[in-house]
Amino acid sequence: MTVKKVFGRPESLCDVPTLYCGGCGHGVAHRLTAEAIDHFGVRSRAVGIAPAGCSVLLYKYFDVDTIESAHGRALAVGTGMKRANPDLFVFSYQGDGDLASIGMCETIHTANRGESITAIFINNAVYGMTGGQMAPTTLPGQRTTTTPAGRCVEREGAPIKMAEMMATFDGVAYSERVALYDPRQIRRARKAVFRAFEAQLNNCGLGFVEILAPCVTNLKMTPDKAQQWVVEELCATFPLGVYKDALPKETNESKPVPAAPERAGATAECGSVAHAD
Ligand SMILES: Cc1ncc(C[n+]2csc(CCOP(=O)(O)OP(=O)(O)O)c2C)c(N)n1
Ligand code: SF4
Ligand SMILES: [Mg+2]
Repeated sequence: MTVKKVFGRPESLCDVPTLYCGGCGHGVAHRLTAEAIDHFGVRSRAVGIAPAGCSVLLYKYFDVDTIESAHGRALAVGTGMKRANPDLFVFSYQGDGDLASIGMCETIHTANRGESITAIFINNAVYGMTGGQMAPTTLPGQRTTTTPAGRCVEREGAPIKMAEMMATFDGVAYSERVALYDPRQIRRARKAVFRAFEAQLNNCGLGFVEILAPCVTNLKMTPDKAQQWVVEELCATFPLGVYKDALPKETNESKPVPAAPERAGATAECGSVAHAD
């Protein structure tokens, strides 16, 4: 009998245990990113930009070149990497404390410049690594170690909606918010990550994917309760969906685009998106 392998570890993911808590979304988000790297055949020229946060050890998990950035600066580092080496495939991976708080300046200016980078953003509504402090994405009324009585909108402001905000920049080619709470949502998240890869491969500008995932440990919930919290609370404040897709229509997952160097002139197809070159 011939046994056909239908499921396995992506080549771009190392065969090592991660340090993530059971039920954390980082592992699934890593896998989806690695699947996209494999699918588009960019592993040999991929560079991952790691944040400060629970995913700081990204270099241990991805079998691609990686560079560590100072807290919040992943997209600034990615900009330098891509501009100096336009043939590289550059992806950043950041949490909400990193991308939307200390790194907000770098984030919005990278979006505004239309850098052709792929940005993976994990919104778990807290600073996970440092003990569950309030993030810009913490929900109104949510108790954290720095908002023990619950986030007060009058005092701390409202949650920042990154996917919506990123969609307003001419330099952003793709912006979508997805979640990981069931297999259907994971498949949608996979498609979104692939689309954000295509934005870079078509040299269209920034591809941005916001992934809602629970920080089970700081929520002090079991993984199943935490997923329920994502459905009932997190998705209510952060609606899922595509907020911008300015890629050429004929580009899709089933039709992989060739690597950027082979696509001279591809930028002319990219709708209203501004280009750094
Ligand atoms: C300049 C600087 N300030 C503060 C810190 C401490 N610090 C490390 S990770 C982090 C927040 C991480 O939260 P987030 O980006 O949401 O990632 P998560 O752990 O939730 O995935 C902070 C404040 C640091 N490393 N560097
Ligand atoms: S502390 Fe939270 S974000 Fe960090 S690994 Fe654990 S569940 Fe994930
Ligand atoms: Mg976080």
